Amino acid sequence: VTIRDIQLETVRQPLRKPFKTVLQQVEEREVIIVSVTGDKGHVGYGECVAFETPWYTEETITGCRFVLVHSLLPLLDGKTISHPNEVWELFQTVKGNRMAKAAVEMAVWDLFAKVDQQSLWKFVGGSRQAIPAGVVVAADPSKIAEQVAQAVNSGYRRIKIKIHPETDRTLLKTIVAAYPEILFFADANGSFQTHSVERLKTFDDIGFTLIEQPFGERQWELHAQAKKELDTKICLDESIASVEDMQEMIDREAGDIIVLKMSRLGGWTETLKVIELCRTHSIGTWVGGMIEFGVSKAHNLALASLPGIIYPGDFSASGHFWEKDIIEPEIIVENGEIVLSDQPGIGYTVV
Ligand code: OSB
Ligand code: MG
Repeated sequence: VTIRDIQLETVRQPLRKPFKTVLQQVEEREVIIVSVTGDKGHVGYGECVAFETPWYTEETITGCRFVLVHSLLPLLDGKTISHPNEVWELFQTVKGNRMAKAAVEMAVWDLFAKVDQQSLWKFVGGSRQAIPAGVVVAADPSKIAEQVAQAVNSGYRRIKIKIHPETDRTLLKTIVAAYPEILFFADANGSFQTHSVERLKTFDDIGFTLIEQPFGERQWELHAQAKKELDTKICLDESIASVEDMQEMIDREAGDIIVLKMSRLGGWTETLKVIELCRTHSIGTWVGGMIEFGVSKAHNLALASLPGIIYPGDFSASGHFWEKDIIEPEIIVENGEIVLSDQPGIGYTVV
């Protein structure tokens, strides 16, 4: 396929309700939609999900726009490629900037699936058409119980709650005990780094299936100690930004499970390598969210279709964050699941 045209489009929307973590409160979201046109007129879409400021990862949406325009797009425009995994190679002269790279690379995967007249999930070797949904409760303590109840009523069977060392453990215990049929995850976003494994242990008997990223990105030793001393499984999110990070976690036995974030890893090609490593070393995987719009979500749903993605991911309905999503039809949750489209590529129309 020869790349004939690449376009960037900025999308900006307020969230329906604030997303509050120990690191940041997000009230509005800006992303860049990348569209790549091939020589037969097919159009593939990717979404750049860096945040406005570097509170979660180093990249910013403004920095990504700069790198896309000045460094990445010129490397791809007009090129003829035979497989989407050549894009990572093509971008080798640009250091880092994985979220910017991922947005373009994802668009090329979508394009190739469309040229093949296949759904993206089948194109990448997916095997499940119904993906278990999952939602994140990131709210003030006074609103956690109410938002969990709403999530259960909306059919979600996996709920992730944002925690930090001061979160009321009695409250969490009551909530988790009230819904024995629900799978509860906890996400600490590194907030225990100012405390200790001892403090983390006080969250061990709440009933969480896993605790996500208790310590800092590079605090492998603390994570390894936590893995040894807690019954609750330790899951790394921010720590895993490359294949090398994945190898480091395995070598140091620093966790049981990881969150796959295709944007942070630089796209499909790197993500598939990480999955392969996880499979070899019996590390559990699931697909994380970035408060994203439908294009990124569609790619992530295709990713979650792969065999071996064993835990339910951050997959909420379009209407959870957005008044109106940028894809049609919008993503809906029915009976706790999202059913993948059989349409070519990501399977949704970008509006
Ligand atoms: O730590 O998983 C995280 C959202 C933004 C930044 C970091 C994280 C999150 C989430 C996922 O928790 C929210 C979602 O998109 O469903
Ligand atoms: Mg996380």
